[in-house]
Amino acid sequence: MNDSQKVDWSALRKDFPILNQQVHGQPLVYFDNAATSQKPRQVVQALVNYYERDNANVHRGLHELSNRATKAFEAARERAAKFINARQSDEIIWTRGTTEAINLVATAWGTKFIKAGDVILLTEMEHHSNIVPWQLLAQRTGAKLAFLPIIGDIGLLDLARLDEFLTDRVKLLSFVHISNALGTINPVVELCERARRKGITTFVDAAQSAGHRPLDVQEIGCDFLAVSGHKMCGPTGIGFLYGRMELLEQMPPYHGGGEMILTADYHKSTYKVPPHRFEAGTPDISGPIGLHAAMDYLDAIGRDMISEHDQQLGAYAYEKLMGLDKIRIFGPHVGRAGLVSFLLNDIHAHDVTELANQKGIALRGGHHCTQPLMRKLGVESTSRASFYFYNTTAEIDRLFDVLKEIQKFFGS
Ligand code: C6P
Repeated sequence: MNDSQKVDWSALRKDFPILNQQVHGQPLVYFDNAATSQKPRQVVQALVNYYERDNANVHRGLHELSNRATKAFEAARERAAKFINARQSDEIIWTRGTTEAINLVATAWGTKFIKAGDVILLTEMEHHSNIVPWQLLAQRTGAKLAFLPIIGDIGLLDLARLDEFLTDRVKLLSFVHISNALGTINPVVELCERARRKGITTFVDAAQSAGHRPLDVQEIGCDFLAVSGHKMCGPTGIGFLYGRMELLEQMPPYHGGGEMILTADYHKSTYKVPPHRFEAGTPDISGPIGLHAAMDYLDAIGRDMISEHDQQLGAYAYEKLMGLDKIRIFGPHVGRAGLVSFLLNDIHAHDVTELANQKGIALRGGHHCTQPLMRKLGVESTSRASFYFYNTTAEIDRLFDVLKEIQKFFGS
């Protein structure tokens, strides 16, 4: 028996009342977890408790409620540091999510450290969030972007070519840990290690991995890492950036405003140390508090258990759906994360998604904010089923039956 078989996964579903509903007269099958996960009662309750008892602004407080809100806000930062094994909680900066975390680094670190002729190395499987901020930086500075290739449909990075791409001009390697469009799990420790050997700064987009497997930034050896809370049972609108303190200390502010200054005058200001230097204005306060509850929730299950369960669902779905005629599944055949991205015959991904929706199954159809990758794969879009720990193999069987019906409907 695998360790994850000892977890009572079906009992956990009771923490997610939203899953227990009918959609178009059928039991809901929620397979859009890579877009956003559902939230357990414990997270919702943490938000209710905060708003019903402690709501006040943080860091300004000379009164009880503000002190409580500040304490909870900073306790969440400590929790986030522990969640990814950062050396200190000051290395955690609250952001709206992964997108804002990447923009923060591209603006604050990039503007100071990137010059004309420098190269920012990305990969061909990046989400737009890990491309467009660097394009903007390149336009501002005259730097260039380069892309480590992937190997065809199997969607693995071509690591044999990495050294060829890690030239003296490369100042940053930024890459996705788990691809939202392929389900590829990239060898994060190896990639960071090989870049670090050449003195290259590293950024890990952990949007799809943080809630799905243990993460240890010291073991990974990255300089920056970005997380979206809403994909890991937390509220929408909150996530965080991890940055190694030596780098954060050298970075200028991202946004200007209240709470990030030490002193301000009409023409000049001085700034606080990190992380507050990067958190201008009133922050999302309930977000970190909800995310704190989410991190406790995930760790009570065990992220190693979640990762094992995810990979079982991913492998089961791959094997099962490969039983359909004329299906093309993108991404690795083995060792995939808990998602499958596919095309059925010549049926448009949006039609598959819409017809699945009529049967109560929530898929995502589209380019998944990876248009360059889609182009590379020679397609416009795919349908995607993405799983979380509350999903079951019975739900995957249901997806299989519905996809078969869709093929029949289109006469193929
Ligand atoms: N991917 C998906 O359905 P935000 O929106 O900032 O929380 O996360 C952006 C992001 C960055 N990197 C990766 C690998 C992602 O998957 C995402 C979000 C969603 O796949 C929405 S497009």
